[in-house]
Order: sequence, then C-alpha cells, then structure tokens
Amino acid sequence: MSAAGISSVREVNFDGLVGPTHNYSGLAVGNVASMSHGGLVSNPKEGALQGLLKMKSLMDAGYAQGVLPPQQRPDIGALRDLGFSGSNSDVLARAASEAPQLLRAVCSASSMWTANAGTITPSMDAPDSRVHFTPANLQSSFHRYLEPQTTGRVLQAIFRDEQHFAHHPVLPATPAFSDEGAANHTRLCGEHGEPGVHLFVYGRQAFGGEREPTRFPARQTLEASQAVARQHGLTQAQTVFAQQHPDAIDAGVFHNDVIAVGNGPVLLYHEMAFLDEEGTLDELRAKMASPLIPVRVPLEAVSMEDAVASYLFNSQLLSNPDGTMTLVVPGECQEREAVWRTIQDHLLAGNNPISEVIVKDVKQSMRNGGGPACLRLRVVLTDAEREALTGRVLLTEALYDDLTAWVNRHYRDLLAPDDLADPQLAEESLTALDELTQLLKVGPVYPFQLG
Ligand code: SUG
Repeated sequence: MSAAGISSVREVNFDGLVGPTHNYSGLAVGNVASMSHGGLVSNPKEGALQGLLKMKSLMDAGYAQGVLPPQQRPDIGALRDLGFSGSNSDVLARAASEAPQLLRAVCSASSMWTANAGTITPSMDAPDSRVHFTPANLQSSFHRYLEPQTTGRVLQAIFRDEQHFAHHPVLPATPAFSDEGAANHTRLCGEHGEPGVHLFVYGRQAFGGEREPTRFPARQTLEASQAVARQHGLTQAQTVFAQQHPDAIDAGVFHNDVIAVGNGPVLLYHEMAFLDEEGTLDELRAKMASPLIPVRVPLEAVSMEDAVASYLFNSQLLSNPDGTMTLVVPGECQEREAVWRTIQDHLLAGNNPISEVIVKDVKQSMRNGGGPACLRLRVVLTDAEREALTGRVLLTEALYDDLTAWVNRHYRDLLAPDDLADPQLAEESLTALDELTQLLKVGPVYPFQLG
C-alpha cells in the first residue's frame, strides 16, 4: 500500500451510549466491581454524560470518535418468551414478584460496553479487502445473551455498504463457542493501515485443554476465537491464539482487556496476563511485520488486586500523528498509589511510545466493571470506508450537543433496584430510543415491543 493509502487509515472508537436503565444489579459473575456494587442506586444521566464527555474530549484531541446506540430495555419481549403474559405492566409486575433476578437481567444497560459487541477485522487484513464483523454471542450470562441480535442489526445498519463491509452470523450460543468479542482480541501492527497480526486470548478450551480457572468462569473459548478468525478469512500466519492465565480470571480478570491493551506495535500487559507469556510474545514477534514493543508490568509493581480495582489495563491506547501514544485511564488509577507510580515511572518514563496519560471519570460504568476500553469498539477504517458509513454516528460538536440535550431530556438521575418494575421507566426508555434512532439516522434497529 502507498504511504498515502496507509495514512488515510484511522482507528475509529465507537463508544456505546449508556442506556436510560443503567443500574447496579450484581449480574456479572467473576466481575468484582459488578458483584460488589449490586443493589446500589445508579445515576443513568450521569453515566451517559460521563461517557459523552469522554467521547468529546477524545474528539477534541483529534481522535476519530463514533457512537453506538444503547439497546431497548427492559426487554419485555424476553420476559414474554419466558412465559410472563398480560399487559406490559402485568409482565413487569409479575417478573418483579416472581423472578426479580430475571427482571434485573432484562433491564441491564450492558450494551454500553461495546468492546463486547463483536470482533472486527479491518479490510487490510481480510482476503476480500472488506471490513469483517461478527457480533459476540455473550452466552455466558443471560443479561448479555440478550444483546447480539440487536447488536447485529445496529452494526449492519451502520456498516451497510456491502462493497466495504461483511457481516457474519453470531456463533452458536452454547458454552463451546462462548464469545465475548473484541475484549479478547487485539490487533498488533506497525501503523493502523499496515497488515496486522490478530491476538485472540481465550480462557478455556471446549474440547481438550488442561488448565482452567476454578473460581470464576472463563468467558471465551479457543474454539470461538478460531471460528471468528475462520469467518474473517484470517490465516495461521495472521493469528496468535493465547490462553489467558487462569489465576488472573480467578482474581477478577473476566476479559483480556482487564489485563492487557495493545495498539499498533505496542502490547501493554501485566505479567499475569498470559499462561505462556514468552511463547505468546515469541509467536507475535515471529508473525508481525514490524517489531513488537512489549511493555510488561510486573506483579511486584502492580498487584492483581490493584490491576482489577484500578482498571489500569482497561485503558485506551491511542496513536498520535507524531508516533507517540496517549493512554486514557479511568480516574480509579489515581486512587491506587502503586498504579499511579507505575504509570509515571514505568510507562511514561519508560522506553516506549506512551508519552501522555489522560484521566477520565467513567465511574458510573466502572462500578459495573466497565472502564474506558470496555466502552469502545475499535474499527480501523480507510477514508472510503468512513465515507461509506450509514447514519450520523461519527461524533461532531453538533452531534455531541444533540446527544447531551437528549440525555438531559430523557434520563433519570436516580435509579434504585425497585424502580426497574416501574412501567413508566419502560415508556421513558422507549420514547428516548425512538427519538435517538431519528437523531442518529440509523433506521429501525429495535424490536420496539409495546403491550
Ligand atoms: O460483562 N458488566 C459487564 C462489564 C463488561 C466490561 N467489558 C469489558 N471488559 N470489555 C460484564 O461483566 C454488570 C451488570 C450488572 O451487574 O448490573 C455487567 O454486565
């Protein structure tokens, strides 16, 4: 590819908008923040505005920023599928009294964590030179299993142009093909427009395999990662499959992006990220066209508890035009002394491209175990592909203003667990999302069931 071709390629971060039912239900087993904050009162308005502010400040700093809509919640259709009947109010009331855990699940705003929306392969790595998408089945938990259908519709609505974009079916939603999307997938390359090597990190093997976590579930299987790579036409020379360290999963690292982040040639990771650290790095080095720049954080610098509580590795690592990189970390990193010291002494002062740290407050999401990197889906696009997008989904000043006003118009600033059965909340969400589809011009992506 020509130099001009490479430089026209940019990574676009598509952040998920925090939905109007954002709440703390303690639904995610193995996710320490979710498990410890279940039952707290949330502030959906603050959550959505925190997310929008993160997007805006990255846009202002010159990064390409996109936005993905939230999903319709409560998912009353899912409750009907489970046998609850009557009017919407009846369905909600019966679920609240007979199966409160199901009501909580169908109210989750978990689609905000778009790093789990799917896996993306950019066109420069695909045999047909198109961008490839596979929505993640998220079958590990009921509340997230409700996402993939609408996620697929949203991705197909935005990346509609068949000349540039190819969409694959969600993998079978069964434990053998348990798939959590881009959170367990990292593309390493020179510049974004150069060919990449795809690092797929899995927690267990469905067929065979020796070590597995014992305390918390492994959410990604090797078989799922291999299937996605096959769908996208990736060859052996382009892929590395590495097992996540089972002890890390047992310490609360439910996705690889809680313990490692890569960008361009840089792989920032904790010593406990991979079961076979040296083997993984060796294979990456052997397959990458550009030299790998590993940035290793040892256990003695950052304990597992600090890594999980601070979400240091759930940072966004962004490329700057001068070749340096900016690390976008959650505010929690400042609260842990060892983590903050590591950022200053080891990352910023170290011999690597990371030259700046930006701190972002995404506390509403963090209390459910979602940091800056969870909130975004990375899509590497050429100019032509960016121009082929459908809808008003690339952030501009005007779109930011519209979305902020929309949040202020529709969102509550307090949501307690008992509020989830309120039929008025369902109405409010529906009205908000109906307006949002018009604002984003993405067409009819929701099932919109009303009783
Ligand atoms: O799947 N939390 C999400 C957080 C996902 C974070 N994503 C990445 N690491 N990429 C999860 O565990 C909590 C919902 C609740 O408890 O209310 C939740 O689903």
